[in-house]
Amino acid sequence: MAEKQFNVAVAGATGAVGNQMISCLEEMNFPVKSIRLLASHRSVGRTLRFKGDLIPVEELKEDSFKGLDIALFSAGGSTSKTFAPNAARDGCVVIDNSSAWRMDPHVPLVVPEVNPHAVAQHSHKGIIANPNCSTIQMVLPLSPIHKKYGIKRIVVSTYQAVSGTGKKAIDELFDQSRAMINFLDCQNNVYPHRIAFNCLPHIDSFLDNGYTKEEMKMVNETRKILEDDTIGVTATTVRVPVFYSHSESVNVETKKPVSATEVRSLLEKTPGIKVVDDPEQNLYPLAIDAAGQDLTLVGRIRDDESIPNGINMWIVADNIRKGAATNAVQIAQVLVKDYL
Ligand code: NAP
Ligand code: 3JN
Repeated sequence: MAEKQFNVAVAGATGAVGNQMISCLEEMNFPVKSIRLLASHRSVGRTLRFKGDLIPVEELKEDSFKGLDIALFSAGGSTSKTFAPNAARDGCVVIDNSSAWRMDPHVPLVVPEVNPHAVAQHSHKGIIANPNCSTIQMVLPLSPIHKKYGIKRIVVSTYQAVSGTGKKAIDELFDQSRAMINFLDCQNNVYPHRIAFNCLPHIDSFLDNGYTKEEMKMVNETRKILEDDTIGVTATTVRVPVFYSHSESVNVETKKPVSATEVRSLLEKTPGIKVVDDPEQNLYPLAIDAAGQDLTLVGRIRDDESIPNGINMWIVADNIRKGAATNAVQIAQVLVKDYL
């Protein structure tokens, strides 16, 4: 029997994540019958390539989703809040990359290797949420550890690439770096401070509790995906002058006794993960190695000698691919295989 094919839209198609979504649909051989590329009115007149064809970019409107099966959204939270319910009402399942719907109890928040079963809940609202990039790459290795040893507490610090802020931030790091090495003045428009040759402990806006929204996304989303509100999570999120791939230093405290050797062998068997952990040979996960591919790299796995059941590790993944576009297309794959 011929494989079923689907009418698909990408909303935010001209952005850093949207562009990667189009490539992922192609690379991952998603069964696309037709594709609509949507963005703001500013992009009307542009074309983007899909499987060799030039597709016109259309303005995202209320009626853009009639006759469509699946829409991948990456056009910002307010756009998702406005348009995702319209799409769902027209029978098009939305896979949304923004934070707009992630914590809605009726919306599944999915990392396909971790909680594919949650997709079943999509029929409630017709919306499935893709987690924040920093959460995705962290829960991937932590999920098997939680299942086997029970996680009590997670302490994470992130080192996030500028591509997480979109195309304008990639340009800003490039322009500032070029200005700096030529001893020229440089301007900052995207971040409140210079990002070139600097680190900013500030991602998304600050909340009343002193944490940033990005930090609290990691806390709340991790608990939702691992389906355990008792896990203690505390995060410090930092923007670093790297173009692609987020890195994370993660400390985990478990309920049952655990060792670095056990964690290493558990993660070696975990789909979606590549253990890169041979410090003698200077082998550990690097942003430049994670960029451009879909595996989450884990290394520097060590016993935390300061507590009885603690592990330290270093986790790196391409934030635009596994952290956003690849994860969204993987969700779509689960959806069409089991639910559409
Ligand atoms: P970006 O490069 O700035 O692209 C933004 C995209 O949204 C562009 O296609 C833009 O279209 C479109 N857009 C903006 N306002 C719109 C409107 N009113 N109507 C229709 N389209 C509109 O940003 P990005 O890095 O791709 O990120 C886009 C969104 O994805 C973010 O806001 C965030 O919600 C989500 N995201 C999620 C993760 C994650 O952790 N999973 C990571 C990064 C981003 P024009 O080109 O026409 O302006
Ligand atoms: O900054 C990063 O590295 C990830 C950025 C994610 C992001 C950027 C703008 C808006 C998000 C997100 O996915 O949480 C949002 C949002 O709140 O939708």
